[in-house]
Amino acid sequence: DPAPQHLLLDRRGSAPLATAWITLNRPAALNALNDALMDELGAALLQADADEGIGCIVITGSEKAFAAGADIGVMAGLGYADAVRGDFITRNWETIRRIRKPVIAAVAGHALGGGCELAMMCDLIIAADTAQFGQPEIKLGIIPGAGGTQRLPRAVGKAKAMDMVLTARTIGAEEAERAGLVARLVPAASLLDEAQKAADAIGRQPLLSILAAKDCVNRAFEGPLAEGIAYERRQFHAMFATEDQKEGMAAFLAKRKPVFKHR
Ligand code: CO8
Repeated sequence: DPAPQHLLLDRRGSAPLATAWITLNRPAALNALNDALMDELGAALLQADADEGIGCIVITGSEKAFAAGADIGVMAGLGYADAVRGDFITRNWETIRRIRKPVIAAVAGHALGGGCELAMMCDLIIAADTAQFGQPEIKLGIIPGAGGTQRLPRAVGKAKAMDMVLTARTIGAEEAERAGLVARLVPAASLLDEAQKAADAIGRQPLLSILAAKDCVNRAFEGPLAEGIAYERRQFHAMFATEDQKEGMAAFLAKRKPVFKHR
């Protein structure tokens, strides 16, 4: 594979399962998202998901911008027929939904439009105090198109989602945390360390449990409660077929540290 043009890829962490770091790196456009970048992001995510040494993935941007949205230069010339026939964005934008390992968004600066939507497609957001979240599409004569009208109300409720989507108001990190969009709010200087700490906490766990737990929590946003509960129960039962369940519980009872094999 040729080296990516718009991403920096790295492997970090002190846990038994390492963390794949994906840094969006298109600084001249504040990490505006285009097909080339999203193709590279999709490929990097799939590679990390398949990598046996990786337990968690972090996506981050720069100090100034996680991502300032879809590339307006590209969209400006797009017509309705082009958007429909080219199925604008779905081709490569939602690869992240196929990723089974946890994906953390470490957000500093602008997370706007498609950038906010990308962060919301991650499993949890850790925000620097400099982070700004918004869906300003309305100002451009469009609407959010990568899940913003659906994931934002699930995260922050209808009132605040309507406020953001209809008035284009941007919210800061503190308001985003209060509203439930953000899992952790941290000083900008420690954003990457805090994201790594969270990733290490995941990388110390048995992978089969992590995959099942992520899958089950996502079900909570898909269907009726009864179906989600039944799904969770099956996954819960299945955990007793794993070697790591025997190891985790034996280690607890023997007052020693578990050594997980991810089997
Ligand atoms: N697209 C293309 N270029 C961008 C974008 C963008 N979204 N955002 C910033 N840039 C470029 C600027 O044009 C500028 O380039 P240049 O230096 O060549 O003029 C450079 O980045 C720096 O930007 P600014 O000079 O504007 O920096 P400021 O610090 O003054 O302002 C802001 C920062 C407030 C973030 C400002 O750049 C801004 O408002 N950007 C646009 C934000 C926006 O409207 N985002 C939503 C886009 S629409 C969208 O995301 C739709 C998603 C639908 C689904 C996905 C479809 C692909």
